[in-house]
Amino acid sequence: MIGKRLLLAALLAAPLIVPAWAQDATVAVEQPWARATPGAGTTGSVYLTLTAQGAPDRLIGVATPAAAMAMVHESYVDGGVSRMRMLDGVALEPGKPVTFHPGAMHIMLEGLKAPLKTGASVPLTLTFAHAAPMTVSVPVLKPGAAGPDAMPGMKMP
Ligand SMILES: [Cu+2]
Repeated sequence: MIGKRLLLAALLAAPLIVPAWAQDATVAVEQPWARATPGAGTTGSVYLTLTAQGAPDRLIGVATPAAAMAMVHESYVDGGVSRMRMLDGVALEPGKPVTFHPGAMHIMLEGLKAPLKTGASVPLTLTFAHAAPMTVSVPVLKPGAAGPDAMPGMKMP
């Protein structure tokens, strides 16, 4: 009798746990920004901070109507030469912010349909393994900008 009751409880609980977990998956997207592209350049970069909330997640795709192609790149130095490689995803641990910034991970835009102009913004859609896809507006900062917070007397977290 007790065994049957436990089994029933397990059956009732199981379908509740899985979808709830998937629905609760969210990723905070903070401080997206891009650098203005000089002249007729057709390549741009977007930076942002991603933080999974509550459960691990994974960034698995990026897209924008502003460019023919968007992908996650990682910059690294090989024998004194700066290179980039494409990443097929970025693991996101709950509560641990992952920040994309110049010289490290970035979202590469290739085949820009128009130059990125200071003060404009571009939409960027992020796809995750668990969280629902999210579209953010990415403000374009001036050429050579180091980031939205890169001011003298930078505030500490
Ligand atoms: Cu790149």
